[in-house]
Amino acid sequence: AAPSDTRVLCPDGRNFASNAACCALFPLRDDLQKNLFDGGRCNEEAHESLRLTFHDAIAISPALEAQGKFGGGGADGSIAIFSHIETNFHPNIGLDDIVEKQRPFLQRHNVGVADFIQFAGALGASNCPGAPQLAAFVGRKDATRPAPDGLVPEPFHTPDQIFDRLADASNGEFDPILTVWLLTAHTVAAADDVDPTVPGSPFDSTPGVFDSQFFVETQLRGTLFPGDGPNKGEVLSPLRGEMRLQSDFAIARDSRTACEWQSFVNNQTKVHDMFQFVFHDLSILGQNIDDLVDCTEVIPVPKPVIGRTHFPAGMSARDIEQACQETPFPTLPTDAGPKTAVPPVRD
Ligand code: HEB
Ligand code: CA
Repeated sequence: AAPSDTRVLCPDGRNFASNAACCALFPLRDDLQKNLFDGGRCNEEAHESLRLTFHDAIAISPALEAQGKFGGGGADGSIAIFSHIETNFHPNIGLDDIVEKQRPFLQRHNVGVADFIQFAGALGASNCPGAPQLAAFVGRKDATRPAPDGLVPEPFHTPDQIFDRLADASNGEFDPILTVWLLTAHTVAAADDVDPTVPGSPFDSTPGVFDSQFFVETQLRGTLFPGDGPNKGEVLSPLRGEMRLQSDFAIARDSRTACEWQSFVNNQTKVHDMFQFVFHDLSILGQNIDDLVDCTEVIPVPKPVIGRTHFPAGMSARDIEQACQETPFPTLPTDAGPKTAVPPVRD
């Protein structure tokens, strides 16, 4: 059937939606693309918006509830509604910035806070070539109280601490393997606050592309700190300008996850599909999917990945710290030119 048979014309007279509840997202999308994401770029605000989805959603704990305590509401918008409380939690350092940049958009559009946070993150990611089209739902219940402190993982936590926390938040769904899938997000990421002397230090050499370079570069032998490191949660990185988190280092080398980590190298289909799958479930933690309307159609389909998976210039298989015992590291070409230095993400 033609789309007009099943879709409704939105009040704006321009957009068609599968459900009228999605109509408010079209003007929000256009406003965010133009005025937060600099005309649809995979910019710093896009990265920060994606990070915010995790920090809102992961703050839910059935284990705390079982002790008779409030465990947080998951993807309930609490990080923005109670930002004066939650952005002061140590792992949320830096997020006050994106919460305040998003707030005017929240105020001029008719969308719930929880829905807004997940939508902005999915939209921001769609500006990064290679990213999947991430899920966008509306209808979440907004928080009435802040999440408790202590539920967001820190880069200095051990793999055991991180695996336990993610499993608790998801009733066991986010096991060590799915934790690796979630960490794909660090392919479009940089750190401002781990080492404040070098803000915007990316986790891979392509922070504007949702590719598998992150999985290659985290496996290279660390030799330097991009700034005045070591800082808490930071370990040696292989490239000038690049930051390596202790947690990414450890999970890349943990016997439970090393082979899964390596399996993403040069496998863009996996990068794309696995993150699409886990983001869907992350974005509705604490909510009942039967109460939600799927508006994923409002998120643009991202452009294909740019470039091929490679060793950074000046490096080769000899620089790999092999952690997966079962499968050799994939053969990759080395980028031409002088030894790669990674520029900071500045806008
Ligand atoms: Fe992430 C960033 C940690 C997970 C997304 N991280 C980041 C940082 C850190 C982290 C530390 C930096 C910050 C600053 O600024 O300084 N993570 C982490 C941990 C974990 C994680 C520990 C667990 C394991 N993430 C994650 C997930 C996601 C993410 C799951 C998804 C969603 N991140 C992210 C992003 C970023 C980050 C996107 C970037 C941001 C910017 O660039 O700004
Ligand atoms: Ca990348």
